[in-house]
Amino acid sequence: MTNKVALITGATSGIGYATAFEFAKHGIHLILCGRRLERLETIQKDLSQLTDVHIINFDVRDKEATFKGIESLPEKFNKIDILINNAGNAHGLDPINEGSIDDWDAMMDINVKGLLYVSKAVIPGMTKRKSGHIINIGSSAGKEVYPKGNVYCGSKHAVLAITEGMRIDLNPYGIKVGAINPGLVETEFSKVRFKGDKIADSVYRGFKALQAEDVAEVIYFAVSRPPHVNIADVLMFCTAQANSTIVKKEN
Ligand code: NDP
Ligand code: 8X3
Repeated sequence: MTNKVALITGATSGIGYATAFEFAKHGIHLILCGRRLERLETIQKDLSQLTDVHIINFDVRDKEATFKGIESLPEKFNKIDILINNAGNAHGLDPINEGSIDDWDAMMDINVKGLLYVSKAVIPGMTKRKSGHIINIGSSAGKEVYPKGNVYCGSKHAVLAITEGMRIDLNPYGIKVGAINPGLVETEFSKVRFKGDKIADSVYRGFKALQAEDVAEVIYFAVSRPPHVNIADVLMFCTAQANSTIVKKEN
């Protein structure tokens, strides 16, 4: 894997950051994206001890900034072998009749349209070179709808459908496409979903949720398979979680 170039969106925390670290350990060169510049700079400094790191600071909702950032990559980083479409979050957990339109916009604009913008900027290089690997971070919420999950689940169902579409359309070019779909992972996810509310602290209480590193290991496993193997779809839970609504908790 040494000298391959990977672009990871949402690398400033959680699954994206853990994946950056996992890839760095294996010598994969990194392009790390996110909105929080300070964090990107700190991570770049830390991971540069392990591999070459370039950072791009943009909001995936901003089509122009997304294209500009990716089109202006320096020579060393402009042939992207691996794209990890990870940036995203849930915003709110409300019944559909009470949900906020701003939350709905955020989830569709970031989780779905942002993923498309980044993909649109990266795919032409892959089709030209007839090689590449795209992993979209979906969710168990992309396979099963749970109460009040409505629009977040809709956005992740869309990610899964787009993943399958990408795999079909990019098949003639020998490009691998797959989705990794975790259940509950202890990251900043719930802080974002509940807007820093205290509720966020209780989400992972009473059981051992997946850690970002657990997901990063599976992502690295997927990207490090031999050329003829494509991990198309992974659903992963912590042991305490049976499905979207059943989680065995200790008091
Ligand atoms: P975190 O909140 O820890 O990380 C989210 C990342 O996405 C951050 O790096 C954030 O960076 C980035 N991001 C969010 N919005 C934008 C934006 N508009 N533009 C650019 N970057 C953005 O959550 P996770 O690591 O848990 O989430 C990562 C992915 O995993 C998401 O797609 C999520 O839906 C999915 N997932 C999470 C699960 C969980 O339980 N935690 C389970 C299943 C899937 P910044 O704020 O700096 O822009
Ligand atoms: C994150 C997992 O169950 O909170 O995608 O939707 S869940």
